[in-house]
Amino acid sequence: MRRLSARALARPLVLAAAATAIPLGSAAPASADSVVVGGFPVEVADSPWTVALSSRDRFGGTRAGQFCGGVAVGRTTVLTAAHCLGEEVLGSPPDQVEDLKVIAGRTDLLSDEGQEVRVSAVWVNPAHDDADNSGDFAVLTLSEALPAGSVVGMAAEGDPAYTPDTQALVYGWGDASGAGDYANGLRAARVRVLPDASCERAYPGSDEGRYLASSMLCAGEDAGGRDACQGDSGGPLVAQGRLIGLVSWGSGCGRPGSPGVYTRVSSLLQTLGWDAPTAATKGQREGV
Ligand code: 4AZ
Repeated sequence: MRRLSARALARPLVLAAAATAIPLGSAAPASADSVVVGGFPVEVADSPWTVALSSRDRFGGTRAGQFCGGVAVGRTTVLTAAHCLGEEVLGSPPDQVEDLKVIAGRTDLLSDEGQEVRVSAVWVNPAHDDADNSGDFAVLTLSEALPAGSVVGMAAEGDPAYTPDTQALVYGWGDASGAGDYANGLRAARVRVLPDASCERAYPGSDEGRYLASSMLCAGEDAGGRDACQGDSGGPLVAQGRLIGLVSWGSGCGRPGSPGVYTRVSSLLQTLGWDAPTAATKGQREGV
């Protein structure tokens, strides 16, 4: 539910959990929201490009201030969702959030492993459309480089990783049940890239958003049960070892017929002019 999603995270997590108990007024049965989103625990060492976005000032220190996911695509460059950095979530423009950080190398948010790196610049896609959810991506520049090897490659247009039925993994510290059970440990769920026609059928356009094949992809399982959820936004969807999506939106979590919707990475590469990088811009992005 987009309206309860990142917006809910702008409130203390305990309130976000209470909010999910409110009947959602959707066509799906209310019980579907309690379907477990079907993830399993993973070690961040196995997907070191998966990072957490944090602001303890805004979200409290219990889970290291985690409020969204992100993905390292360069040693000083992290992609996340534009809606994670909206004023409704952060309470102020992102460049005024003094303690905005990326946490890398930490499986368990209750531990102090890995590193916390300050965000030195934030670029939010100015074309992000809150009504249909298109263009939901942002680029964070880090003040220090992440370790070599903690970067994932991005799948360009035409990459076979986008082919419907491809198995993919989505990673995050978000809600593990659809009922406000925010995970302390990193989890992943196995989902299938769905054909655009199925995504369009699922989301022909409502006040939650509209599926646009040019800039989105959707993934899930016919039976539901495996999905991203609140708090996973901005995090990676990876297939065949390459980044294909960023967690963006969907109706509820793990509901049959309501797959998760992701920002299509091939489309953001085109918008950013990263699809045919020159040696110079490629070097900048990789922090080399
Ligand atoms: C969110 O608001 C959110 N089930 C992320 C993913 C999905 C729904 C909501 C997809 O962060």
